[in-house]
Amino acid sequence: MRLSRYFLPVLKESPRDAQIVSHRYMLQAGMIKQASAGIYSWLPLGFKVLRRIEDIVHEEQAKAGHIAIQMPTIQSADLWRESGRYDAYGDELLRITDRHDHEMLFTPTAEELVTDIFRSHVSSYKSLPLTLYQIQWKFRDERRPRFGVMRGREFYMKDGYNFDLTKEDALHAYNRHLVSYLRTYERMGLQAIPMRADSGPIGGDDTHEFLVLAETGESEVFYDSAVTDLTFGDRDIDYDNVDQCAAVMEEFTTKYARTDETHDEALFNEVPEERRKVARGIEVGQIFYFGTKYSEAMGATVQGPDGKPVPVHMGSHGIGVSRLLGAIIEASHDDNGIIWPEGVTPYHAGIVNLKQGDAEADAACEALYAQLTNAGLEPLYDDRDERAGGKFATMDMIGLPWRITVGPRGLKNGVVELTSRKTGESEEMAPEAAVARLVEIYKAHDIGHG
Ligand code: P5A
Repeated sequence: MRLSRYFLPVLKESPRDAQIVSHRYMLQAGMIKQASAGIYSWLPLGFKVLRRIEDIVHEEQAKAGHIAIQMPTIQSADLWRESGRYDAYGDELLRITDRHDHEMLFTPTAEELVTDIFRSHVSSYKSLPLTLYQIQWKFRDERRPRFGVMRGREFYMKDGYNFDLTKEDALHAYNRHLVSYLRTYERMGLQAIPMRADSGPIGGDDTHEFLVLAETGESEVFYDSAVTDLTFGDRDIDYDNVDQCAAVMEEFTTKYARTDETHDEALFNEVPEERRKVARGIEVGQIFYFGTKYSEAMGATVQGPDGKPVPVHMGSHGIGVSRLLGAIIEASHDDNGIIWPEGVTPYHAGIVNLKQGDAEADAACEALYAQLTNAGLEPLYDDRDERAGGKFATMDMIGLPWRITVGPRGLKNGVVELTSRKTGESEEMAPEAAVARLVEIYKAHDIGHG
């Protein structure tokens, strides 16, 4: 993309009404624009990161064997009456009446609708296990929408639902989701720690939230610092292997890590004192096992091996896709702006032309642009007729992990400058070497085809 042809409304002034850094930078970098309280338009740069995150979620869901569907945002109240949640959900549920006086609602989650799909089409245990998921807009009429996309009223969520014959099978689905989520967050450059939590209006006994530690997080958390040493890395996991998934589950959830809702002071005190941490975190996902709560209420049964009908065991699993942008920025920024992890960056490298209009500099930038593009990477070329300082400030604010700076002086010696946004370190090298370095870096993230 050439910046001269892009739509990147970067703000000169820091927005005053934004209380946390991720909200401020998202507005300043021209990623989002508030439409009304807790409701945002996604401008090109923000939309691009949203799609990168969404792509990672889809890829990891596919690896776990989960199947993508798309359900409507507007649903019938009747379905929600069957489960008893139409009244129970309270003021967060946005209720809508259509022209025929039918009561409808804007989906805050979709346990009812997916259970209705299941009961209409699945009748035998032989069709199990089955996990259906979607990535779809949700609406919750939050009392205090705040911090931009962090606590929106409209927000983008991955919501998945497993259907299993037995509790044991459903617990495997729970463990499989935990493993898959660990991988998903790590690909986004995040450490998200599973913590024992409360199930709220979704219901059920077993539930873990995934929390990214951050001072600005809305949840208070209590944990054994040993949990922060755990990383999933590039282990090979067979998602159908019950023991393997259970082992990861045990490894990541045995040490003390709880939100304030489930915190137990006596248990916490058994953790060695120097490892006892009280901090704040951002909830970027949650997994639930709720057994037959919805299947019994809504008649979602299958014929078991003995021919008798049994209600299916279910769970649901959510990732806060739009909230993740805020969480990633909270975890990765400096005073000059965002620092995108390579896995989610909107563009893989910025090209800054120090002397637009100089035949040699222009040609060198065009060549770099073509080479990076041919290698399957997406560069953002600042080809505007602007001062170098302004170009650098924009690149720093929007946070591309790598910048190639091209100027007549360097070109005389056959070099350009490759700069890391994270460390600020620059290295001079031939343009081809800079391209080769970037191809190598992104190969480690399965990005590009160099
Ligand atoms: C699981 C999927 C559910 O709704 N039903 C379907 C279950 N879980 S949840 O924990 O309530 O939400 C899942 C994730 O969505 C994000 N989230 C939000 N993001 C932005 N603004 C909000 N107001 C908001 N509410 C929830 C969180 O990341 C949460 O973990």
